[in-house]
Amino acid sequence: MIIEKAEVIVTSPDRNFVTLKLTTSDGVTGLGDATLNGRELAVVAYLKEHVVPLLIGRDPHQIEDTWQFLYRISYWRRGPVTMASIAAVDMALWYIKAKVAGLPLYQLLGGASRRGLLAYGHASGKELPEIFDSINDHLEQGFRAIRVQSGVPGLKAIYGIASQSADTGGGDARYDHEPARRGAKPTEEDWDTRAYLRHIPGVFEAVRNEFGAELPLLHDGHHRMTPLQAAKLGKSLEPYDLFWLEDCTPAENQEALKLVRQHTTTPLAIGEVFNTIWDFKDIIRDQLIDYMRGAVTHMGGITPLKKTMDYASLYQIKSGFHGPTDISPVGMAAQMHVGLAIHNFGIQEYMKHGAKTDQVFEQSFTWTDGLLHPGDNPGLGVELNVDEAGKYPYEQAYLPYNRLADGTVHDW
Ligand code: EZ4
Ligand code: CO
Repeated sequence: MIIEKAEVIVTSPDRNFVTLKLTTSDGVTGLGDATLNGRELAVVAYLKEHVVPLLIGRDPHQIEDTWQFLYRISYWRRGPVTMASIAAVDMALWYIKAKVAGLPLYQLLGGASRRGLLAYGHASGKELPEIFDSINDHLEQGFRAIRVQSGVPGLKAIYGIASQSADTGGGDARYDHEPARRGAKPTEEDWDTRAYLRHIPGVFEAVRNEFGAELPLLHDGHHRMTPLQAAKLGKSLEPYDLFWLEDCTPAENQEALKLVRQHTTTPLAIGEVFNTIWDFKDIIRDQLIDYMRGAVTHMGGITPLKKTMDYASLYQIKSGFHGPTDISPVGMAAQMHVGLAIHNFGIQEYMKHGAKTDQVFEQSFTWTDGLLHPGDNPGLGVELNVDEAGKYPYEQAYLPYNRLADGTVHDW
């Protein structure tokens, strides 16, 4: 059996997705997610021009060898475009292997370690009544863990706050924040870290008072604080017992987390923008995080995700894989299989995809009692409806950015 055909499919049902479809000489197909939010067509070109010609004729069963070949042959290692491309190939090959074996992928990764995956949803609002409303909506949808993002007095538009007018597609725009806006120009948001630090502890105090001690609560700092500011926030949130504080400082400087760690016992989650297992090496070894936020799509696929989690298990570090709507249903399925199999699963981020996306990608996963399960179809449990996909051509969309009051560009 050889890889006979490799197609790169771009579709934009509710948002843009890039999917690699491999077909073997025996007619077995496998899908891989290569979606890189806001830079989708760079990955399309990388795959079409540089990867597809290398795949034709290869043995689809040689997953590790293909991964190493694509990683090392590029010479210019790492980077999100390269790693999203390799990820798509890796996912599609695991998909094919599992289909040929007649098993859902998690069985090849060691079998299920739990009944399902605890998943958290995104609640948000400008002010407390809206936040409470959004949390209640998520509880009604079955979520048993909730990320809370709040508006800040004086700021007009900031990361994580859903709005009714958002043209985004990922579920109910009133409750689900999806930042990539369609349009030729990125939208501008505003930011003031001191105002944020003054406001957020009171929000979590109010949420705890309203919803009780039991509900796991999460918060995303989205790379905006200095180490000292992050330490201060972590400390001031300790009474409210967060499940995690995510991306408290910019991800490039991992050393910064040492200072944060010295000052707070609030658990830290990092890694959604990391590309490789190497990016996680030091923060795992130095025990600077509690949850690993890598996405299967952005760090090279199932093969390195599983290796990274096995390494993290030596340090009691758990998974918290990135799961916004820019991870396609194929990527979500892949990381659900990994999460079900590994011992050190922590939580899965889960933003529901829009209705059109669910028609393009037919999925076998289930969502019961706050737990996700990838289903038991052989492979990943996702099929791409090519006719549906063809209805939605690519639309340019950018992530936003933000500026401080004096006009300085700040981390988004
Ligand atoms: O900003 O997926 O935790 N989730 C996040 C996301 C990211 C987007 C970027 O593509 O931080 O909302
Ligand atoms: Co995040």
